[in-house]
Amino acid sequence: MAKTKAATETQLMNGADILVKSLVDHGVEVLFAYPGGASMPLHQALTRFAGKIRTILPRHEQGGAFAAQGYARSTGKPGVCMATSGPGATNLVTGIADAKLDSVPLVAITGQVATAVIGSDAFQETPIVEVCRGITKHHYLVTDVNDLPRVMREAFYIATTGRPGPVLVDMPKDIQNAQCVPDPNPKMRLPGYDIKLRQAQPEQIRQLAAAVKRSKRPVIYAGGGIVSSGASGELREFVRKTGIPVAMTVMGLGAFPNSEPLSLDMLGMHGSVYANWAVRDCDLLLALGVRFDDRVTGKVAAFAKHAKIVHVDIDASEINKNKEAHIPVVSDVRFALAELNQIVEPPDDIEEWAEQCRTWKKAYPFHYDTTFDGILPQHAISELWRLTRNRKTIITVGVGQHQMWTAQFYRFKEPRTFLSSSGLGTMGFGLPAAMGAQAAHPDALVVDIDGDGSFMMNIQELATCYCENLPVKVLLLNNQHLGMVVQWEDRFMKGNRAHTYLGPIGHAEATGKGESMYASERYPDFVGIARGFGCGAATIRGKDELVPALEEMLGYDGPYVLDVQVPYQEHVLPMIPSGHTVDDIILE
Ligand SMILES: Cc1ncc(C[n+]2csc(CCOP(=O)(O)OP(=O)(O)O)c2C)c(N)n1
Ligand SMILES: [Mg+2]
Repeated sequence: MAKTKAATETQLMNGADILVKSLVDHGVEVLFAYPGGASMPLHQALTRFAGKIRTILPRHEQGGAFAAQGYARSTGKPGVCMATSGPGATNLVTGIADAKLDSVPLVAITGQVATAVIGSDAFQETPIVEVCRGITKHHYLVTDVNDLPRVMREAFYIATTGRPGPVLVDMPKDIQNAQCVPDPNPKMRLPGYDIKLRQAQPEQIRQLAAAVKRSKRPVIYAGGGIVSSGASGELREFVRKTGIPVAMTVMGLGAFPNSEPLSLDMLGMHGSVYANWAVRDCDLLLALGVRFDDRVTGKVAAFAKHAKIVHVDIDASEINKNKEAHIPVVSDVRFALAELNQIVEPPDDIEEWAEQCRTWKKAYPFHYDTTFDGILPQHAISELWRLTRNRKTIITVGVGQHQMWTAQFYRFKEPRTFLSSSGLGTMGFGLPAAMGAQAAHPDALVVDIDGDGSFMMNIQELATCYCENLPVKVLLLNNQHLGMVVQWEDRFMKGNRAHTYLGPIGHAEATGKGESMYASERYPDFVGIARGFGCGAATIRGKDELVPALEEMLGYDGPYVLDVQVPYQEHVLPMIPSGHTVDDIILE
């Protein structure tokens, strides 16, 4: 009897230890956590498990959430971030919303005030579950420590299965301190969440094969679902077997190599002419792991309007949401492609169509003025690609022109090598995402190709990069403006500058009266800032400086910021104006 009691006592654990141990048990190697009063027990527990799990201290919780995403997006494993209650928790909100829109597996853990005072506007109380209800795949407020092993198991299961997404676990401080003997094998209670059903039926696969065989002008529209289901290999095999050209979304880049003759590269608002024309003229659109986002479709009624539409997606709520599918298939896309590859035959006569796509591709490549005697952003990206193409490289981006030029001019070979906040389009994503990717892949080269506006939004993470030995490189395409907004001002608002210049308001550029290709005075001093954080840094403007400066950056032992001064008049083209059709495409 006494022995049993002693044994029970040694098995007693507090909630904080149970939670951290469950992270370890779920294979979490690294998390990004910023402490505070309501999460201190969790941090104390993290020190007790320090040999098994690395805790990285970001310098802002949003940076932590994006770093967890960088980890998740580059590995396919769930990313984990943690924050204290109140302001710590609300600082995670953008990162959680971002993970929801891009279907990124994320487990976000927040400290919460003690259960006894929840709802009393206690110090640093926010009802974070309520705040995040619409932007999580699922969420928990833990009110009994005995529930915790089950909650953590469900959280990881939900975040990573079916259509991945963010799960929030809100942990009141008294639950972190409460003790119990944790159930080592808790049963999940998830009625209604049955992902086993999400597999294409044999008759659907036969229907798809028949549609492929009968088609004359088929196109694949490949999205993030290909990447998250790990179907890149199956997609490549499908293309080998059928000869069907592939257009990719921003989330789909890397799923199929840009270097392949059948790659039509990116489609959509800033996609290639050839991808958008192929979709315009196709008679069969194979929409695989996509959601017909408005940045892809433009005016949705006119999108692929001559085509029979096949839509394969694991999430039934995506089917017929924006665009009606003639052949709807609720399925894991990898499963569907693997099955299809068993029986599919190429279309009877695809050669004429393939030739048409090749002709377009030759006639309308992504291009820029190679004779410009300064550094254009597209040129900087192309040179970076040339110098890194044979290295294991992961690219992250902010949001804006630099993001779209990276999608156009960096040539991706493998999935999970281009990390972009795509659905939410969150400026400030690039640096912390790079940090998370670097923590996951210590041997890889990780480069954040960033804009000056975006970089500023999480610039504090340079401190994390330095202090945590994460040798991230930043290629800063510094046009001194919120370039993408400037582009819209130029195209649609007669160039009227409305708070899109990033220097002092006294500068001529602030009101659009600048007379040079470059802002007349540089602000801020990014080299000084980077050095202040302990990073290497340089700034360049001359074209002949570019390659040596890139080489210096790539060879640097530690985090590095290369501030590249670029002109601000450049526009991302082609462009299909929002809500318009491919016939309105702007080429010059
Ligand atoms: C958090 C956030 N705020 C505002 C926007 C709207 N926005 C989209 S692109 C852009 C400009 C980005 O500027 P920069 O990072 O310098 O990139 P550039 O377009 O100059 O390459 C803005 C303000 C956004 N996407 N995200
Ligand atoms: Mg800019």
